[in-house]
Amino acid sequence: MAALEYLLKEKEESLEEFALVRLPADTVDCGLRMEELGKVDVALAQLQHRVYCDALRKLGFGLVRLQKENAYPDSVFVEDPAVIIKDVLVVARLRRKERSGEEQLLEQSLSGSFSKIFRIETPGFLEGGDVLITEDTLFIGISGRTNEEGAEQLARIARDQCGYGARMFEIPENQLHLKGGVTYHARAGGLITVSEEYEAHFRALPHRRVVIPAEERFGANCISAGATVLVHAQRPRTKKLLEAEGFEAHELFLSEFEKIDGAMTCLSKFFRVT
Ligand code: CIR
Repeated sequence: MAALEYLLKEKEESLEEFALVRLPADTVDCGLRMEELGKVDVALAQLQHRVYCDALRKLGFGLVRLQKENAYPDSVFVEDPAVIIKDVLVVARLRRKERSGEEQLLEQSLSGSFSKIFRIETPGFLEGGDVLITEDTLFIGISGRTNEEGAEQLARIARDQCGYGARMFEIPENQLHLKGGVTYHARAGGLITVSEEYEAHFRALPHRRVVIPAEERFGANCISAGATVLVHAQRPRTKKLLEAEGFEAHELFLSEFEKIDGAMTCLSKFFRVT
């Protein structure tokens, strides 16, 4: 809350789109992980996060930085505890007890900016990383973290409040969240970057698609603004595909977050101020 008020007072009103981030905890090396990919270097994670924030600013996002929360090693992944659909804030319900409580922290920071606030209720579980939002539809991954009850609750809120449709499908067990493999680029004409594994679910859409090879984990999870795209480093095929699409691709090193299953968009909650 404090951070958001501060930013708005800083006379950044000319900016329309904001990225809310939370500084990585000193305990980020204790983050949850599906497989052992090496020890997280906390200082390097904090440096990579600073570079990420600078890159977002250069893309034109107003940045809202929240303080670190050492009691929550995964709290840097602000994509998960909430979903924002236009002017509606939906407070998620995180499945893992290690993350339970992050929802309230994020709600405290955001609630002053939203007049419409809803919460996912028991027995529903829903994590923001499983929700892809296009101009009029939610795609919700049913995963180890998001169940059908949570997805149905969100779909109802999106329909009643915003007139959005919803599609749900199960994602493979070895994937944490849907958005690790797909991004909707509102600021690039509605382009969808999607990993081969998820492509079939998006094939019928009229949107332009860039299909990313499955072996380039997190390649499809990228952030664009106009002709510039930020892409996970060391994904050469992804970079080439995006350049062929006309983008200027900038690589970001996010190795320390990747070790604990975090992709680029997981580190931000994007919202508009109108
Ligand atoms: C977790 O397991 O919850 C974190 N280590 C990673 C969360 C990544 N978030 C996301 O994909 N949206």
